[in-house]
Amino acid sequence: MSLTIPMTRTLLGMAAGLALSAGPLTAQAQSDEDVKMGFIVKKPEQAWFINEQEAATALGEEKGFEVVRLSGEDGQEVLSAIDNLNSQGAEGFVICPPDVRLGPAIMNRAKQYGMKVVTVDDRFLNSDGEPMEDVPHLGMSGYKIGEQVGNAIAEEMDNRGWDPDEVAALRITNYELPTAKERTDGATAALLESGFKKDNIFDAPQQNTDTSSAFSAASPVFSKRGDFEHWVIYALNEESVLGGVRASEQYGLDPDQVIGVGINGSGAAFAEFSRETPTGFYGTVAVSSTMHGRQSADNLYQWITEGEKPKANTETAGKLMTRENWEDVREELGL
Ligand code: FCA
Repeated sequence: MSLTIPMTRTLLGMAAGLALSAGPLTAQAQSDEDVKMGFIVKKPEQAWFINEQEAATALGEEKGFEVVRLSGEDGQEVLSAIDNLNSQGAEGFVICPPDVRLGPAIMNRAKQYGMKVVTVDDRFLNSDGEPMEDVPHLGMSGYKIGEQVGNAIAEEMDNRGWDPDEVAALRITNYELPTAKERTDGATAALLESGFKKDNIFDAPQQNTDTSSAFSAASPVFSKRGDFEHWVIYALNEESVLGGVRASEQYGLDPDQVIGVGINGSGAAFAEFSRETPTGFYGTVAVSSTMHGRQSADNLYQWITEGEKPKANTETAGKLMTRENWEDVREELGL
């Protein structure tokens, strides 16, 4: 598939060229190679997003299109990135937006330039707070992956012989971002299902989706709840769970008193699993950022070159990665 598509276009171009003259043939062949797209991410320094952009670039090299990697950490930066792409002749972009409510503004700018847009990871919301169905999206199946987190925690609590009545949960939340809410809701549901006590779940609302915002949100919760000896920690991603784990260490909890389970399976988790001694970061549900980067770029490429609009929503699945199996899972997911 990956090789046949550019070929098909070239053949179509040749057919068109033969029917007319030699001129259009050259022009067509050139424009095939000139497809350029942007890949804009909200957190360019995070391993998840670095990997997505690299995977998209690698696919471009295989298929013969160019990916311009850009950072969009706020609305202004995203709009400038779109202007920049337009001046470079890009025909569209993949984006993980810094704020999902920027969807309408981003689409306005893209439409001015006739650019095609697909979202990855975080889906645009319209002014009513509903997903923008007309913008094709690829992202995690948030609730199901959240359930995997909750089940992994429950199983490890069981392995350690913890009494569920005496365990507290640090739930690091970000309710501004729908995929984040789905993930923590899924984890909560699975935990409750396993017999976890609802009253023992304490919220730490974070301002962002990174380690430092999670650390700041988590610290006061540990201080207020010094009565618990055993803690579980979950959030929308592993970067945030790591913030919670670092806060637990600062508060004075030992690794065997903490079970943190994240989501992503990126460099942040690999670094943690590579430490000589285990920490409270027990595991993470790994999803292939390589696949997210490749697939979203490929969807956009097909749309630009073949006029095939990608489907409205593609949901991806995950696999639990721990200190024991992380290298195997990493390989399996092509990370
Ligand atoms: C969100 C999170 C990222 C990653 C991605 C799939 O954008 O912030 O860490 O989990 O979804």
